[in-house]
Amino acid sequence: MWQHIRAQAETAIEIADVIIFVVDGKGGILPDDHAIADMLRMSGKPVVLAVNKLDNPFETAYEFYELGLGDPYILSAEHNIGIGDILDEACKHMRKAEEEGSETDVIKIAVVGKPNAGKSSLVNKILGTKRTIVSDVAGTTRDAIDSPFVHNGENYLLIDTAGIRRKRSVEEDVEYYSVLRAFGAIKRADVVFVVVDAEEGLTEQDLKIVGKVHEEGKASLIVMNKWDKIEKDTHTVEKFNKDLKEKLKFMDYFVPMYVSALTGKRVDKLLDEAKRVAANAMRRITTSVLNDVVMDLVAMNEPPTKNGRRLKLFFATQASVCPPTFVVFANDPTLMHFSYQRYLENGIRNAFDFSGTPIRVIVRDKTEESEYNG
Ligand SMILES: Nc1nc2c(ncn2[C@@H]2O[C@H](COP(=O)(O)OP(=O)(O)OP(=O)(O)O)[C@@H](O)[C@H]2O)c(=O)[nH]1
Ligand SMILES: [Mg+2]
Repeated sequence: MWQHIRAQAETAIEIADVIIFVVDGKGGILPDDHAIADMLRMSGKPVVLAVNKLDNPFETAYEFYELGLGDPYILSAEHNIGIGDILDEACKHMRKAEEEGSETDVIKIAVVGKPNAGKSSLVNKILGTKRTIVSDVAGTTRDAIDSPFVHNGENYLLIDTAGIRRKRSVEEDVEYYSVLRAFGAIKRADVVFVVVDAEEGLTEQDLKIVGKVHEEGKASLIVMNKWDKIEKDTHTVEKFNKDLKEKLKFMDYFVPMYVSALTGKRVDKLLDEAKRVAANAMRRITTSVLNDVVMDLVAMNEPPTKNGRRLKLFFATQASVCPPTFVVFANDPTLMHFSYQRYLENGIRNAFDFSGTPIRVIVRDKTEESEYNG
């Protein structure tokens, strides 16, 4: 049991930015607390030590300095004491999204998908070695496995993950933590390969995974694997594309790749495509060019009105990348209609190459403009 708990804690530590270590202030320091403190110190992650069950204002937590994790924070979860201070301390250690994207020049690729879709086979084929275990028993890969390598002078990191199952079957399962890791890998990645068993086509379950990747704002490739198993004629790709287009309406920017991890067919194209969509996700549009595009869109199709008032758009700027996020300043953001927002998004997409990456359009009150220019 201890081993099992330890494995879960290690997973949580690995995917966390900040760790809140909760100890029992009533019981004093326990031997296990020392073991956990050692593990946390080795992780190098920021730790906030929360000494719980100190319900009485005269109680102290000095004893817990002994754990070597810095200042102990007094907490009474039951009586809502000390939670604000602990959150403030935790927030101090959180990275800004921007810093995260620019920390290295490595293209990080998470390989996700249903169990047995061929993720590990694909990773092996790309790496040209047999580093991860392949088998036809669904659920072979338990951990996320990082493989760094160089391709055409570019640094890549491939993250193989465990197959993602339907939630219901997972919740009470030990595999819950490998699914957490897969989600952690998605968060860490610049590009996500969503590996789909082409023979089954894109299923409900795949759709949930793709939806997750989209929501996280990540660039992706839809990797239709096991292409060798498909009987093909001249219309096969077209038919598959059409099916994907219908199912992936919410992400019309998707990029399909038809490959075979078994024969290696078109596997070599994946990295170049990954590089291309990663660059799209990093694309910065200058303010003047963006405003030309947005003002043209406004001129072609007047913004909506509500209760006799018309939405006026004054100025647009790109606030961030990964995903490219555009802020449009308006007289009153509540006048925006989702269909018009979608129109602007499509218009921006048509003007620039953002294939493979989500983009976001946000409407703000024009009085907030200085926040984005300062
Ligand atoms: N025909 C064919 N079989 C494949 C292909 N890719 C993988 N397979 C087979 O599919 C099975 C599962 O492959 P894995 O690579 O272990 O799949 P996985 O997605 O990593 O599975 P989990 O780690 O369990 O989630 C193995 O029997 C592979 O040989 C392919 O392109 N064509
Ligand atoms: Mg695997």
